[in-house]
Amino acid sequence: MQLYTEAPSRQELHFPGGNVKFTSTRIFTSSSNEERAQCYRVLDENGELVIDNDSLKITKELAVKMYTNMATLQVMDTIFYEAQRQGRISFYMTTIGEEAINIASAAALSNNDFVFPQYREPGVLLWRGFTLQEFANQLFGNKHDYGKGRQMPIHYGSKKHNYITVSSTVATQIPHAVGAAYSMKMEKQDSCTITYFGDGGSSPGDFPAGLNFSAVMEVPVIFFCRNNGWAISAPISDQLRGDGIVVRGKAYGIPSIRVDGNDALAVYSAVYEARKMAIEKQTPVLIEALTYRAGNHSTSDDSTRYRSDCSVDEIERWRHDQNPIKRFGKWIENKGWWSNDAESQHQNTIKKELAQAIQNAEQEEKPPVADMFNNVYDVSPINLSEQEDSLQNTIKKHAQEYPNNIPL
Ligand SMILES: Cc1ncc(C[n+]2csc(CCOP(=O)(O)OP(=O)(O)O)c2C)c(N)n1
Repeated sequence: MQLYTEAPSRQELHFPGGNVKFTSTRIFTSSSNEERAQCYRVLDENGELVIDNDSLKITKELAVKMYTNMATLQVMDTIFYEAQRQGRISFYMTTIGEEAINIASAAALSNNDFVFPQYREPGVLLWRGFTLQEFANQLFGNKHDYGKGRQMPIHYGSKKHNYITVSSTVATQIPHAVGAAYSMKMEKQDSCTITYFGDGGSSPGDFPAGLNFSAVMEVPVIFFCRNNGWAISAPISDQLRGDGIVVRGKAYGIPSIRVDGNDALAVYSAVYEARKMAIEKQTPVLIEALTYRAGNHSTSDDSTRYRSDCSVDEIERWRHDQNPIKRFGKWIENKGWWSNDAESQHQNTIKKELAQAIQNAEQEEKPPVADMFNNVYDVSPINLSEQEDSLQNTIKKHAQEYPNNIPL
C-alpha cells in the first residue's frame, strides 16, 4: 500500500478508513445551521406539481386509494378522540398533520416489508387492511384485541400485516428493525424493514446504535424520522442542535434525504426509491420528513399550555394552510380523479362504519382475566400463580364491584 500520496510534502496520508488531506489552517467545523439541508418536494401548497408531470408514475387507482386512506385516518382520529373525551376509552393519540407521512410511506412499501412503528403511524396498518373494527377492538381492549387487552390503547400490532406491536418506550423499535433487516439479508429475502420515530426518538442511544450497526452490516432498513417539531412538550430546540436529523446520516455513511412530510407525492417517491436502494444495494437509508404536530401529543395533554410562544395561530396555520390531505386532494381534483360528491360519500360511509365498529367493540366481552397471566412463561412461576389466585378470589368475593362481562 502506498503510504504517502504526495511525498515528500506529505499532504495526504492513508489512515485506517481512507486517505486524509492535511491542512495548515486551523479550522473547526461550523456549528451554524445557516445553510440548512434542502427539502424534497413534488407538490406545492396549492396542490400544483413542481416537477414534470410525465416523471410521475402514479396511477389514478393508487392516488385515490392514498387520498381515501388519508381522509379515513382523519375521521378515525376525530371520532376516537371524541370517544376518549366521552370516557369510553382511556387514551388516544392522533396523527393530525402527519396523514401523508403515514399513508404515502405505506403505499410505497410492499406488504412483505416489516414495520417497526413508534405510535403515530396507525395509517400504515390502515393501508395494509387492518379494519376499523380491528382498531376499535384494540382501543376498547375487548376479547378480539390481538393484544388481549394487556396494552394501552393505540398499541396496535398485527402478525398478518407484518406490523410489530407498538412499544411506546421511545426508540426501542430502531435496533429491532435493524436486527430484523439483518436476518432478511442473511435469508436473501426480497424485502426490507422500516422503522418510524419522531425527532425525540433520535435522542436515545438506540438511534446511534441502530444506525451504526445497519451501516456497518449493510442491512436493508429504512429509518423514517417524522420530525414534527415537538416531543411531548419539548420543542426541537431543546431536543437537538445541528440541522435536524438528515445530516446525521452522512456521519454514519447512510444515504439520506430530507422530504416535505406534508407532501404525499414527495413522501411516496422518497420511500419508493429508498426501498429500492435498500433491497438492491443492501443498504440502510435515512429519511427525515419535516412536518408539524398539529394535534396534542396525546389525550393526556393540552399542547397550547406549552406551545405558548407560537400559540394557537401557528397550530391553526399548520392544520389548514399546510394540511397534507387538502394539498393532495387539490391535486387529484384538478386531475379529475376526485369530486365533492365522492368526498361526501366517502365521509358518510366511514363515519357510519366507525360508529358501528365502536358500538360493537364496546359491547364485546373483555378478555378472560386468566389472559393477564398467560403467554409469558412456559411454566408459570409460583409467585405469578399466587397473584392469579389472589385476583380471581378478590373478583369472586367482590363480584358486585366488577362489570359482569369479565370472564374469569
Ligand atoms: C424511553 C422513553 N423515554 C421517555 C418516554 C416518554 N415519552 C413518551 S412519547 C415521548 C416523546 C417522543 O417524541 P417524538 O419521538 O418526537 O414523537 P412524537 O410524539 O412527536 O410523534 C416521550 C419523551 C418514553 N415513552 N420512553
